[in-house]
Amino acid sequence: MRIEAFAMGFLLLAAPALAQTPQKLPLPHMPGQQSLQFGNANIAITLPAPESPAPIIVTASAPGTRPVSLFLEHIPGAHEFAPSVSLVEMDPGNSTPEFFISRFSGGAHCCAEIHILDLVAGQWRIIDGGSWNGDEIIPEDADGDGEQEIVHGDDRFLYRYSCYACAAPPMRVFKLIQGALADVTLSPLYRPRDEKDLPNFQQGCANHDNGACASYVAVASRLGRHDEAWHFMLDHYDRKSDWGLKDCALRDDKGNCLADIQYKSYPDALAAFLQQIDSARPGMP
Ligand SMILES: [Ca+2]
Ligand SMILES: [Ca+2]
Repeated sequence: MRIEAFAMGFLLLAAPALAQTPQKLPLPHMPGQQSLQFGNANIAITLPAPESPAPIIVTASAPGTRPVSLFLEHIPGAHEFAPSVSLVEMDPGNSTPEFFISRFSGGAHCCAEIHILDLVAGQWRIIDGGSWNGDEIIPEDADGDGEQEIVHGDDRFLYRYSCYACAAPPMRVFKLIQGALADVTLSPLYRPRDEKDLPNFQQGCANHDNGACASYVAVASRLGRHDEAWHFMLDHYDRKSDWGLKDCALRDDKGNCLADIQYKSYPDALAAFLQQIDSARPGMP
């Protein structure tokens, strides 16, 4: 009996931890609606008929608040991807869970489009989380505080100095703070992850992959080891590659470049790029 009581206690203690991982919610059959209740928060997901021009609707509500609805485009007859809707806990500033919607736009390498339904100061808000490389984003608890963060490769590094599949980009961490996604990558909480990634980037750089050298210098710099990494990069970068030596300082509305930049060397280009991304913090993806 004593053993059973102990086991029961353990299960009760373990139960809250389950809420700390995102829970993917089932979608209704098309066409249809499904409503799910989690604590004091409710989510209703409506999928239109395939041939209908009506949008996909995701509505969050809670007692005493005005519901909010996210409308996602649905093109009749087109091949499109269903959204993935997850119950998450990203915002400690309320007593409700949040709803995380990730939808693949299609295309070779792009993009997971993110929205978060979050109750901020008693009002439901739709947070436009932007577009991320890959087909789906699922938040995770990166620092063990019970709230989930978005941990993702820094898309600004992709294709910058080497091919897409070559170098892995450094990670970036975003926290949901008062209805906005804030870049918290530089927090000491995430140093262990950077320290774990660093040898891989250094190895790639030793193999003359300029993309890996960029990741190596960026991560080493935020670990306080910039000079050492910069010298290593100077000894190992691929001098023959001209990938990433052209940039643009200013573009018009249509994306045409109004001011070309031509760097003399990879180290010049890398120094400018690292300065650029540093001054962009905190930022959105
Ligand atoms: Ca919450
Ligand atoms: Ca966390």
